[in-house]
Amino acid sequence: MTKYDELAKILFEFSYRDEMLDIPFKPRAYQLASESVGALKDDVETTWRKGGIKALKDLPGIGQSIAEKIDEFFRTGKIKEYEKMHKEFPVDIWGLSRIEGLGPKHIADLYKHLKVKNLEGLQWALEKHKVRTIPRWGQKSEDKLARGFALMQRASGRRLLGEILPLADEIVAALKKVKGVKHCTYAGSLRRMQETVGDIDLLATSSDPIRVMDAFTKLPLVESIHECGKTRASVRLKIGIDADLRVVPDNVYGAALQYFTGDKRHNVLLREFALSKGYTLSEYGLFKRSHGARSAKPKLVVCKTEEEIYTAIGMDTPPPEIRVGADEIEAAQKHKLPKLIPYSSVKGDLQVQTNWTDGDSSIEDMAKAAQAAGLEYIAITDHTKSLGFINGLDEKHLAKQGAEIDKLNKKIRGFSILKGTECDIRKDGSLDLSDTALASLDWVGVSIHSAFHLSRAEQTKRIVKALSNPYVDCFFHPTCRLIGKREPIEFDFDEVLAAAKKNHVALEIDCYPDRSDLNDLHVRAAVKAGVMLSIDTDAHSPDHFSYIKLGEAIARRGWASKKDILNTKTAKQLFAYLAQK
Ligand code: DGT
Ligand code: CA
Ligand code: CA
Ligand code: ZN
Repeated sequence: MTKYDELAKILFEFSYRDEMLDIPFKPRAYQLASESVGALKDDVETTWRKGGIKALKDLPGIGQSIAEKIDEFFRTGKIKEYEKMHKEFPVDIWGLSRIEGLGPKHIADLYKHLKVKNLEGLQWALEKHKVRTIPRWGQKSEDKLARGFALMQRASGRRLLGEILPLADEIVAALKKVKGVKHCTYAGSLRRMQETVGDIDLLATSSDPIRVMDAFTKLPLVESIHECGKTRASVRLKIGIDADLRVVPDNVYGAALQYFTGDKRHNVLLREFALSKGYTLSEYGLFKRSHGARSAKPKLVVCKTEEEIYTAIGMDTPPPEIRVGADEIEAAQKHKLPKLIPYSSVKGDLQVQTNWTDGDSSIEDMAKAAQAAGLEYIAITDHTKSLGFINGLDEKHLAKQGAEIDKLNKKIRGFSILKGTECDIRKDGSLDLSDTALASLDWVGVSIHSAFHLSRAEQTKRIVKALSNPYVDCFFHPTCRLIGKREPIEFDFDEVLAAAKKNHVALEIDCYPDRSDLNDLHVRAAVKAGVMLSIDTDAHSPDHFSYIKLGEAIARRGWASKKDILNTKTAKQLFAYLAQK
C-alpha cells in the first residue's frame, strides 16, 4: 500500500466511523475526500508542498477540516485522531467494506457482538454460524453476508484480456440479435482494454428490457444466475467469470456507457468537473442544475453518445483506453489529447516462431495465416542454441532456414518474410549467435530467457551491453513478466531507454496475452523518450495473429501514435528504415 492509498483508507474509515455515530453530512465529505486522494495520489502531496492547507482546499472534495488532517499526515506520517480511533475500534473497516452490502452499522455490530476485526474473523464467524446470533440479524442476513463474502473472494481472481475478449464479443453479438435491442456493447475494464479484467460488464438499450434479460440469462455460456431484475442481471459464466448486464433507455445510452466504462477514478474526477460547470453526472444521465427555485428539478440533457456528454461539459472525449483518472482529464479540457494509434494499423508481425523450434507450424503456414489476417510481412524469429531444450537454432541451421525463406519469398505473392532471430541474451550480455550470422539477417531481436534474478545493476548492464551490439534491431518482451506466474525482471528502465535510443533499437510490445510486455506505463515512457516500439504477437501458432489487437490496445493505453510504432510501416518503408540504420 502506498502512502496515498494509506491516506485514502484513513479518510474512508473516518467516513464509516461517522456513519456509525450517525453524524450527518460528514461521512459523505470523507468519502469524497478519500476518492479524491485515491485518484490524485502524489498530486495531493505536490499540491500540499506548494501551498499547504490553503492549496489542499482547492482540490476536489477537500474542505478545511480534512485539509488539516491531510497536512498532519504529510508532516508527521500519521493522524492522531485516527490512531485514537483505531485503538478504541481496532477493526479493518477498509477490508471488510469490500464486501457487498456490509455497511458501517453491520461492521459495528460484528465487532460489538462477535469481536470480528477483519476478513479472517468474519470467515470464522460465518463458518461457525455465529452471525445469525447477532440481535436482529437472523439466518437470512447471515446467508446474504456469506454470499457477499464468497463473491468478494472470487472477484480477486482476475482474468487475461486476451482470454475474455472473444467471449465478450460473442455475448454482444448474441444480444444484438434480440428483438428490441438497439445498442449493445461491453463496458468496464474490458472496454478500457486493461490487461486483466475482473468481470464482463455489458450494456444495452432496448424498448423491451425483460426480453433482453431473458435472452441473457439463457445464453448457453451461462452457468448460474446471481440475480435477475427488470433492467439488470448478473450471471456466472461456465468459464468461471461473472457477467453483469444493464439495460437502459436509448436517450441516456451515452451517460450509462460513460459511467460503466470507468474507470472509477476517471468518473470521480469527471463528476467533479461536471459539477463545476453546473451539471450533475451519473449513470442515469447528465443533468443541468437550474438556477431558479431551489425545488426546481434538474433537467435531463439528452445524451445518446459519450461525445455529447464530454462536449456538453466542455472537453474532448478521451478514448476509453486512457481513462485512468490521471492527466487525461486535463489534456481533454485543453484539447491536447494525443492522436492514438488506430486499431488495425499494424502491417507486419516482427516476432513469429515456427516448428523449427517451439512453434507448432511451418514457416509457410505461418506466412499464409499472417497474410489471411491482413498482414503484409512477418519476421521469422526462432530461438537460438542456448535454449537447447527446444532445439534453438545455431548458425548452421539458421543459414538453412534462410535458404527456405528465400524460396518461400519467391513462391508467395504480395507478402514478405524477413529472416530474423530471437537471439538469446546470455548472462554476461553477450549474444548467442556470431556477428557474422547476425549480419546475414534482416531483423535481429534479442531477449532474456535465463538469470532473471540478477541484481538491478547487473541486469541493467547486461541489457545495455546487448543493445549496443550494432546488429540488434529490437529488444523482445523486455521485462519477461508472465502475468500471474512470473514477476518482471528488475532493471533501470530509463537507462535501457537511453541505450535503445542511442543504438536505434526498438522496444517490443509483446501481445501474447500473459506477457503484455512492455505494459502501458513503459510505453508511455518510451514514447516520451522518443524510442521506437514494435507490436509483435510472439505467435507460436497460426491463430495467434489475432493478438495484434491486444498489443495495439497497450500502445493506445500508453498514449502512442502511429508514428511511434515501427511496424505500422509498409514492407517497403520498413526495408528502407532498416537499410538506413
Ligand atoms: P474490473 O471489473 O475490476 O476489471 O474493473 P471495472 O472498471 O470494470 O470495474 P467494475 O466492474 O466494478 O465497474 C464497472 C464500471 O462501473 C467502473 O469502471 C466504473 C463504474 N463504477 C462502478 N462502481 C463505481 C463507483 O463506486 N463510483 C463510480 N464513480 N463509478 C463506479
Ligand atoms: Ca468490470
Ligand atoms: Ca461489474
Ligand atoms: Zn522469448
